[in-house]
Amino acid sequence: MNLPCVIATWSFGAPACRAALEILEEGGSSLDAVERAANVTEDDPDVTSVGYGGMPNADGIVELDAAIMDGRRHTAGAVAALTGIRRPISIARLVMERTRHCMLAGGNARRFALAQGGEDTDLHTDRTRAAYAAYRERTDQPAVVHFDDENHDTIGICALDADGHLAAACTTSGLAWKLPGRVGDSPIVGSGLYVDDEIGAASATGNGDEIMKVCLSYRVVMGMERGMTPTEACRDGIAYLLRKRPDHQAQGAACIALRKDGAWGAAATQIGFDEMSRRWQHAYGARSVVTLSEGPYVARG
Ligand code: SD4
Repeated sequence: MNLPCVIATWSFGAPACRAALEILEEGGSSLDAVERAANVTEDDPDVTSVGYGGMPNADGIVELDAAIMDGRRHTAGAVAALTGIRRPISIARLVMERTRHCMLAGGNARRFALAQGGEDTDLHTDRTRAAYAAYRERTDQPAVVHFDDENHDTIGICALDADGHLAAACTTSGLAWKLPGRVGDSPIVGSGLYVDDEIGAASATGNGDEIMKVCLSYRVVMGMERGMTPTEACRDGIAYLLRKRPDHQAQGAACIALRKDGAWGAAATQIGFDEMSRRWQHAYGARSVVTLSEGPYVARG
């Protein structure tokens, strides 16, 4: 068995996996590992779709979505449309651990974050300010959501610790120039992430407005329950999305999965994610080594 181990979405998942492995290899929990991994990406201003330095909505405000799920207790916490807080995954964990609820949204998620000691932060960088100014120049329709290279890429992380427990985290600034108040798949249990400690964990990235219509992460975990390998389950989930939403595949979706025994896999839509400039990559870490893999791609449902 390959444990402990960790898998994350995208090439920027590699440093996140390294941070998770440090915790896991010292006997830490998968829950601590996925939170720490998410924080690495949330703090990185060069990742323009997660946390600090994430692209803003149509009004120029950065609204963050995040969720964390702990397989050991089958519990979860989430925040949606959270503003001005740098590490939304840690607020999601506080929702899980300090409230009876699963998700807090908008201004009251922010109020909760500040009351719990979260720091009020300007999430903009020079890069996102310039990108937003350019966006406003080319459109007088703030309500239109464009889907281009700048607005992909959530970090989803699934980890398995030395005790055999699973956890997952998913954190994003969502789609750039989205309608204010729009919440994607990432903070929704079953869509952006799902964990069943008896089976496995999964997380998704891509067009959340489509992903949430098929509960992608839940389907992937249930695929593993039915005996599919993690790769087969991911391919099945993506194929299901393409079958149900055939006209929307150009907008792209991908998922990762980690089974209870440490087997792992991934899959992505072909259109939207396999252009040379945007190959679907994910990172996997075990035994102090993190590797990047590409694909596989699913062409149709
Ligand atoms: C969302 N799923 O808010 C996120 C964005 C993303 O690759 O992952 N794009 O829809």
